[in-house]
Amino acid sequence: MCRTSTISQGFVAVVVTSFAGLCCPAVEAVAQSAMKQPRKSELTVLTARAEKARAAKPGSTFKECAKGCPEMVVIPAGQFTMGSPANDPDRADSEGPQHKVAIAKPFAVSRFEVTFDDWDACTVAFACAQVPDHWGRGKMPVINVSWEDAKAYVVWLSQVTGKDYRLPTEAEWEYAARAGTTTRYYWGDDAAAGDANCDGCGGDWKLQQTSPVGTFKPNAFGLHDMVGNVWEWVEDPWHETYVGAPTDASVWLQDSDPNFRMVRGGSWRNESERVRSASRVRRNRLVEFDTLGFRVARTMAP
Ligand SMILES: [Ca+2]
Repeated sequence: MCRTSTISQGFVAVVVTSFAGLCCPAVEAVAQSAMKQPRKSELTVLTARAEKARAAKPGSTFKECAKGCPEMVVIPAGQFTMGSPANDPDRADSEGPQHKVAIAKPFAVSRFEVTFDDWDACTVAFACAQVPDHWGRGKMPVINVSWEDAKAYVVWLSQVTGKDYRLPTEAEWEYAARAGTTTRYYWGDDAAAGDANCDGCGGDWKLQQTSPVGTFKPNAFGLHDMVGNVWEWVEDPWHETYVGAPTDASVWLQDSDPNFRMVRGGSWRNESERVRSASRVRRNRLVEFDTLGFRVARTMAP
């Protein structure tokens, strides 16, 4: 079944029909020819020298185009223990065995979940499908996006900037979420002591919907909403446990069903055990929910 989106830009109206982000070839050709990319004057792509300087300074930020490019934060190289310990009362078998993972060099992660502003810039360029909101657009996190949709966005972002934008690997995501912590949440072991958009995470949850990105406090890496607000797609396919998992934070492709991908971090709808840093859930790569969004990562040269 094809998914249809009507995109209007000035007096031009184009119907893009796609199969969950995989465009039908004939229509894709029309859409590609009509792509509206940012003007050169709107691009602020890092030079090689600037990129090297940013990579050497964890916590530094950059944004490589005015519309549609998320603000990125440089995450330091390092190592961490992935998964949850046996004494975590909410632990699932899929969160073990705990294992050391080393990140050899700095990389970048978007400060916020991808917003509707970001997404709609991709839609205007005919590279992403239109997706419905429930609670407004702008700085609200994009929702109702499948894993294939998320992949279409990072492909577009890479084409616009000429840089390697992608989804984070599952290990990169957990490293970024923990930000040096070993507790259940980046603020400690008690969910209620936190400040995030989930049921039981403290904060102003009474809205019971998504919140504008950055409403709640960041973790120690300066990343907002790593837990709660919307679940975040990562690159890796689902694995039942971490037996045989890579230890270098690379994508784990072996012995998996590529139709099922991982989402991390929990959402506004979830109770606190689901938003622990170690919590992981499998989802079919084609599903779209109002609890599902994503953030992007970027490889830093050299
Ligand atoms: Ca989130």
